[in-house]
Amino acid sequence: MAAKTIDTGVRTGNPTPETACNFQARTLNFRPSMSDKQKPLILTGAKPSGELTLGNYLGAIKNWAVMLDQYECFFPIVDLHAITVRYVPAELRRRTYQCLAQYIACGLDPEKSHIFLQSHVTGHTELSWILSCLTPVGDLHRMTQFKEKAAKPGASVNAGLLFYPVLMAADILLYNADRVPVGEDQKQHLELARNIAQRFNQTYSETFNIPEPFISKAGARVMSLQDPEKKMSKSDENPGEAILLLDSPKEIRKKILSAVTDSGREVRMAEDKPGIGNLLNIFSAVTDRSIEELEKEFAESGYGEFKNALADALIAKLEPFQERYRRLIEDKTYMHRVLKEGTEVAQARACKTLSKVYRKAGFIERLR
Ligand code: ATP
Ligand code: LTN
Repeated sequence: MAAKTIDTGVRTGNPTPETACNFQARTLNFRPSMSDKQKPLILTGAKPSGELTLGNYLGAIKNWAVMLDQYECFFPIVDLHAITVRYVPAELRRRTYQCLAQYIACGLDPEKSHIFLQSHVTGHTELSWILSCLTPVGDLHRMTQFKEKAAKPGASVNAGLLFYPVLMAADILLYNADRVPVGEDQKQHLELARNIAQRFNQTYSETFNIPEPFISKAGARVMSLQDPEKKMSKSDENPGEAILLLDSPKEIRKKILSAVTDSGREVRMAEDKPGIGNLLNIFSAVTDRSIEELEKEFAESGYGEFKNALADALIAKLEPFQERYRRLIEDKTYMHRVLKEGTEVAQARACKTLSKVYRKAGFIERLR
């Protein structure tokens, strides 16, 4: 498998973490191609807080993969966001590699995008501090994700969980992203990021783009298989709630067959049929067929036949992905190279923005 540009010399061991923000050297190293300069910039990420789910794929990654030619794409794996809930360090490390291999296996081509770890680029946390000083705490308390995570039994309601959306705003503004493709659950966080950017621009002077959300209709909100009122989430406790991208065919079929459905046996989209509606949405997003077409095809079938057909479609869809994943996860050298190259580009951008922000906020320029 070829690396993105040059051999960076990373062979084994852990990727070299970026330490300080060497503005000059970094900026000189960065040479965007002409075509990249003219493209709008998108940035989006996922947390390595668990194994990626079908919700992550259909609501997010699938849509990112078709944007590579049209946009300059930054795909951080937002590992700093993953520690706002209780976690095991060794698990985080393993899941971060898994997430990277899954990004690439899902079609995020590192030759056409910048994939990196949030924790490898200095600037995310620094900018988030500055932005936090412009963010009313009341706004953070109103965030649905905070309220849901804080209400989970045994949750540690730490300051990081509350400030989570400010770090997300920093991720986006650090690169002056034009668009942010996310699932519907992130709409509120994006609205907050836009407000924070506007507040910075008004307080100091015009600095940040106001990023636009980019929410694809198909798969925008994949719901839990056991509770269709709740989104499918990778940190769900009950394994039956979510299809994981790495689930075996047997597991996939079992989860789909035991997904909660509604009374009756008609396969159609209706307000009082959230369970079947969710499965229809999944079927449609996986096969790129319309809901109407599926309703027609399964008009005479019961839930069992419909669910088995959905399981077949999912297994067929995930098989080539899993095959690519298995090859990638074995190749740490390649993964390190992808991260190193992604970090170099990201760090150069981040330093540029951060030095501008520091200047505008009244800090004395760093002495060399
Ligand atoms: P956690 O459960 O740990 O909060 P998550 O899977 O909800 O994790 P991320 O990994 O940070 O969240 O999400 C990555 C992307 O996947 C985001 O753009 C998010 O909007 C999208 N996403 C997550 N869950 C769903 C879902 N059920 N339906 C559609 N999109 C989703
Ligand atoms: N908060 C998001 C993950 C996330 C993100 C970002 C998404 C962190 N930083 C920047 C888009 C852009 C989530 O929970 N899915």
